[in-house]
Amino acid sequence: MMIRALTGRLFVLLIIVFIQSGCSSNTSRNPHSDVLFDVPTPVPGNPIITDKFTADPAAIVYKDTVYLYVGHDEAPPNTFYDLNEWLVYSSTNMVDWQEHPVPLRATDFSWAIDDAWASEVIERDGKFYWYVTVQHNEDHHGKAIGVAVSDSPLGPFKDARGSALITNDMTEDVNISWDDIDPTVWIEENGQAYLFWGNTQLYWAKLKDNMIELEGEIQRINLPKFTEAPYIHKKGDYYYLSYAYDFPEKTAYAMSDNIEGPWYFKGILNEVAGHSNTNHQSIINYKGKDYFIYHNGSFPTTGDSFRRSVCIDYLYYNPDGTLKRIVMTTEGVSAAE
Ligand code: FUB
Repeated sequence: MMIRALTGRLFVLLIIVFIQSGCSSNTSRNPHSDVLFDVPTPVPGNPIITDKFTADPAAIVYKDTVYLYVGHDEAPPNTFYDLNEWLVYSSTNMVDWQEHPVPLRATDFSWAIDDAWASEVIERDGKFYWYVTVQHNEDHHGKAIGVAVSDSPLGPFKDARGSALITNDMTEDVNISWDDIDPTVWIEENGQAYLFWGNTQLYWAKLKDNMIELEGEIQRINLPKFTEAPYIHKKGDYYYLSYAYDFPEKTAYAMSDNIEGPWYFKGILNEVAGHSNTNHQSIINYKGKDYFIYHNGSFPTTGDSFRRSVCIDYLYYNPDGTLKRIVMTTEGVSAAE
């Protein structure tokens, strides 16, 4: 009798220990309720940088390493954009990011006064060309696009021209002083380079082989609810032109079989990114996977539209070449091998 009672108590004790320990190492208990979960609590991989606010990601793959260029959001809470410098990070697995010394500041352009806004880097013949948005000094009202150059993806970068490549007075389609922002650059297999940029109106032009002068006229593309942040990438035979759509911004995209168009609108690619009215994307393929790099304002408690954080999620294609809608996650991506 005695042994049976002891065995019964031991059994009850084991059940209690089993439940309190969460049934298995894969199960966790919500401290606010008695609900048990049979998967681990998600480990945040997004945002990827947590000691600074970072925005407007521009990524390139060079010699098996990913270089990520971002604007440094330095605005106090509840104010407006305050970006004075760009930062550069590198990774060989998309998860561990190493920060390098500050490679470029808005004031490294002697004719610029402020506003290290969105940018894009491209490599050509061993040189790295960095197209940036800045605020021009009083010589040209409004935003302008400059280009810096370096022998290394990590810099140091120097103004390649000594003057702006694009100034606000070169385009007069819309009556705002910030329609010449957000440059993105593309080089065709035949060596012809193209610059795309704009806010409200999307512009493009050819670049000369020296990468620092326009070649020919500035052209226009009209896409539904184009706001800003054009980005070109290619997969197989298709070119993709993704862009910030409407405001607050979603990301939409168009496709073409020719870099000079016509472009066919394909719909929304990403929804409004948490707590941020902008949604600036970069798309790369690395070690066999496709990545959608963007920013949101979700950094715990203090993030917002002017204190943004770069995130990474996977991008997937449909069999017909169209893009599946991005699923923005807390977990982010796994280490690439
Ligand atoms: O970071 C300043 C501006 O916000 C960028 O130029 C736009 O793309 C938007 O992200």
